[in-house]
Amino acid sequence: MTTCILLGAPVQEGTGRLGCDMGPSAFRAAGLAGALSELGHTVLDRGNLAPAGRSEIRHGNPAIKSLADIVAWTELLAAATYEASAEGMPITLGGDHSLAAGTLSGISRRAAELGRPLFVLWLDAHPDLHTLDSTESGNLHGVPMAYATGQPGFDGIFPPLAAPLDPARICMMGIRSVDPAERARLAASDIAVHDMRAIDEHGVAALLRGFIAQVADAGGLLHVSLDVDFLDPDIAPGVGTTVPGGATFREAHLVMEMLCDSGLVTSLDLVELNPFLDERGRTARLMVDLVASLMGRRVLDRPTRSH
Ligand code: B3U
Ligand code: MN
Ligand code: MN
Repeated sequence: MTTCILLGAPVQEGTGRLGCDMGPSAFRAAGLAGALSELGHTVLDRGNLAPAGRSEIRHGNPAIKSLADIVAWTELLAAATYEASAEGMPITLGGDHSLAAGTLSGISRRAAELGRPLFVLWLDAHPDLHTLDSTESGNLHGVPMAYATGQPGFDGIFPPLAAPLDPARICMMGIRSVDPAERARLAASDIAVHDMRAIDEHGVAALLRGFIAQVADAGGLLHVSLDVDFLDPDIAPGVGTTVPGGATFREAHLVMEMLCDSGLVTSLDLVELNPFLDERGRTARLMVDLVASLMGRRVLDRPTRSH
């Protein structure tokens, strides 16, 4: 059984819309802690984090919004997830996806200290691979992957990474909204990108199986970053950027069930839930159910058979 450490990160300055700051509360109201403890896990809810003083940080790209806030959150979450990962499995409750700059920084530091390779499964409609120079919206939830993989332009602004992620250890699934600068960066990188077309053609199981085998063979740690907009907006309306054609209810649960069987997941981000845009808690409840699938809820108490 796992010790799950809940870290509330009510950051919304990385998005263009307000409401994500209510995400941690909505996860709690939807019964996240109860679902985990019912499965036999220990739950330590550390409450919500709050970054201290923030002096302005200037950058040459005038589009950028709330840079000092996001840098402060990155520092805070890097420390919090690093510490929590010594005790158990950090589950960071967002908050927008800019928080992954902090969680990936903290977890990669832990992995480097343990001498274990860190793998990342990025479940999202977007690759979030903008640099500070390339972002046009200026919303910093679009940059965490570029920061964590050591793309240029973050030095001296964001905290230095103990260990940048190896792109060959990143798998993205559900991708269906990519800006030109991100497209060029993906084309030049070793990141495995499974867009929705790949999911339609091959199914999530075949695609995920390969990645899980790669993590297992390398004896790696596996961080999962789950953006609500990975899911189709018809089943998950509580998110700021709805992109049609996302993962279905069963595709999402199957991903979680296969990850559970793998026993490899060591940390998790739950991001971009916007309770203000949700319908009576529906998206929050679905996210909690997905976490339950990841952490052991199953239909039958015996292995799934293929024949
Ligand atoms: N790539 C766009 C849109 C976006 C990224 N992440 C979300 N939306 N949720 C941008 O603004 O960088
Ligand atoms: Mn995202
Ligand atoms: Mn997204």
